[in-house]
Amino acid sequence: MTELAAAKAALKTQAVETPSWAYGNSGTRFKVFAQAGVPRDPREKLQDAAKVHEFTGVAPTVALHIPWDRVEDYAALAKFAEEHGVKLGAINSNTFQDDDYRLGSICHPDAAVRRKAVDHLLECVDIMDATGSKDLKLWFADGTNYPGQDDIRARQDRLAEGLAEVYERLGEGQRMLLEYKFFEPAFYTTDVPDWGTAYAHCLKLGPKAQVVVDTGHHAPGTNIEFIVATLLREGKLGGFDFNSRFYADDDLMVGAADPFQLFRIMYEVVRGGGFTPEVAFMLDQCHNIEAKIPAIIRSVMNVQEATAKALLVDREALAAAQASGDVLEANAVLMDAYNTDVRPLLREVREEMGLDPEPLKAYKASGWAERIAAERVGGQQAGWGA
Ligand code: PSV
Ligand code: MN
Repeated sequence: MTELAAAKAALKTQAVETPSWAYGNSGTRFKVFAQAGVPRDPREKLQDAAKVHEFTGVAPTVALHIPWDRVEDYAALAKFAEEHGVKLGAINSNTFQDDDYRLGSICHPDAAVRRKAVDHLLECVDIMDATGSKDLKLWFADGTNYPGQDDIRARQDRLAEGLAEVYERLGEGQRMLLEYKFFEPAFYTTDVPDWGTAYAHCLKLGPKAQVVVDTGHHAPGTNIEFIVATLLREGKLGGFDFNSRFYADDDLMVGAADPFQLFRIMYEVVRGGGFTPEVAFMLDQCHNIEAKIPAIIRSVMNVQEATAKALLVDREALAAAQASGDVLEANAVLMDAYNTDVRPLLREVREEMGLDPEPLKAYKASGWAERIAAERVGGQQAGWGA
């Protein structure tokens, strides 16, 4: 197989998971702008996600967020998803929106609140059993705002204890993905602020615990591809929450702010053997001012483009240049791949998959946006936190 054919074959296997919450209304703490046609329940979110998959061919699963996507019958929801051509993906927990969680959840000083948080996480595993989801994605808003507010070390002990209980509950083929974030909503200490803390807990827990890298959760200037390379080397990279940031946790379309960074990340993924179903490639985005479905299609395409470029790196030439200490040549090999216009290649890939080569144009021509705007009238639109 030629290198190009191998790249095309790999691109056809790509799977980017889209988040249910990206289909609902969202905004900043200043304003949530409602949009016509936005889903009113999890089923309508799945219908929209199915459109993203229909036009891209590489978005076969949808992440749920509990309680935002709470339903009576999760097995029925999974069936509904499959009838629409997608599957349910990671179950995201939420221990940050109840009044009880003012001082934290799993790290809270009060054992009763910790119990409530762990019970929620256990409920998420029950949901995974019903949906067939393999990943429980954990992000904790826990932390403190003031020096002395709580005992930093004791909070780590509580975290370890709570995580261990949930870990024990995981079934065959199920994993927990622990997400870190360097600040917000806590500003003095965050209980899982960085990959090192997440890694230390996951290492202690065992092989079913893996770290998830949300690209928006780092301080400016952080070399995220180094973190990716290190976690892959340790066998501890569980997945990504992809988005873009200009400042902090902006949650904008992935690849919009810094496509070169996305390429560098995807190169380390490919280089480290991470382009496999063992690593979950998820989006975690909130589209505030742009139309939801096209923005998600654009994000999926941006991940595809970065992946295509990463797959085109001439690894032999790169290794030779690196081994001979040829700094300029090594850099040139990498930049050659980055500067390749992969859009014609991706158009070919889509045609070979029986898809329209232009997903955004095809979506626009499909009339779906007009249809949902006309049909989804009345009721309560889904929104961040609802
Ligand atoms: C937290 O900022 C986060 O990245 C976590 O993944 C949450 O589950 C998600 O955002 C919710 O918006
Ligand atoms: Mn995230």
